[in-house]
Amino acid sequence: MGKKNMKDKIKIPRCDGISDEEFRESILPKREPVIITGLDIGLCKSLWTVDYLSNKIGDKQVKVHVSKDKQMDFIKKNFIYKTISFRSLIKRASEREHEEFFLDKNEVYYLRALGDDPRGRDVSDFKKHYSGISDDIIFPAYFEPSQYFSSVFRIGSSGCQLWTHYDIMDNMLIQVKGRKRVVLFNPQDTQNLYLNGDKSEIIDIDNPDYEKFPKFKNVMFYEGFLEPGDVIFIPALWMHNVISLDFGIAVNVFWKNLDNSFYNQKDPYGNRDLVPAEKALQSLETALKSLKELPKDYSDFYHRRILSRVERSLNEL
Ligand SMILES: O=C(O)CCC(=O)C(=O)O
Repeated sequence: MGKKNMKDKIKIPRCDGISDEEFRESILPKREPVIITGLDIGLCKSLWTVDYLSNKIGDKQVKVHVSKDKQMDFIKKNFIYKTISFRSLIKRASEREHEEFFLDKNEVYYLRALGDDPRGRDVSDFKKHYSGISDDIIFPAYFEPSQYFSSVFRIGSSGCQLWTHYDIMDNMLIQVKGRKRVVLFNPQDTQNLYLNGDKSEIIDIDNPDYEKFPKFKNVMFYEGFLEPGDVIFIPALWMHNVISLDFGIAVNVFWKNLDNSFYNQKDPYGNRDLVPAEKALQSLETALKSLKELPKDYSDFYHRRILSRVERSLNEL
């Protein structure tokens, strides 16, 4: 009992060809994930082969994650960043064993495309930064153009697993090539996910260390499998963990679902907490630092007082 294969799971629903109206009226207000099948995502599904992409955008330089470990860990940083040509990236990401490598002949690669600013301050915009192939893909038109924030080209080796994290915007992830397993966690499970910033400390979600992370036993997995051409709606704040079952190519689009004033205007990734939340978290850090000045038994008491105050506020929501 309590083993990974005994874990309760909810299957993320798969819905065929949802119209714009249906999405806005019946899916968006529920704030729950849905896999949408049968959408016209453009010619990318057939065009985007390794050869085609090499010919079109092969010379572009991209900054990629390279790791010996398929389970990438952003907190412990078990990967390095390397800048290579797009041609090398897709060649290496699509093969199991490499003649040329940085760390190991079986290393894995992951691209999360950035803007053109080398310091990473530019918002990622697929249609602008990959203009040579921008007409190949059609983004679902479920949101108003004014809600658009960014679109991110994502390429990963087979087996590559991306750490569990949340984003603060609604997300449509368009899976173009390869299959993926996605596991999502309801925002109401946040206390059981051992967050460190916007990421969970639990890397191996299927074989977690329950002694270290006992509350993870209470977490419900929302699980889905993406096939090429599928689009998954990941609502803001739903933590997600993604495993590429094959060499994969995807583009995801972030959309603002709240008034613009909530978002930090200097956030190129779309993962800075909302302005009032960031302020609250900073105040909490100051409060916790202040408690460090107390003897341990007093500090313990005031930590608990703060917890009960937070619990009361949560119950009042
Ligand atoms: O599919 C992937 O590679 C990761 C997707 C993801 O984390 C996202 O869209 O926020």
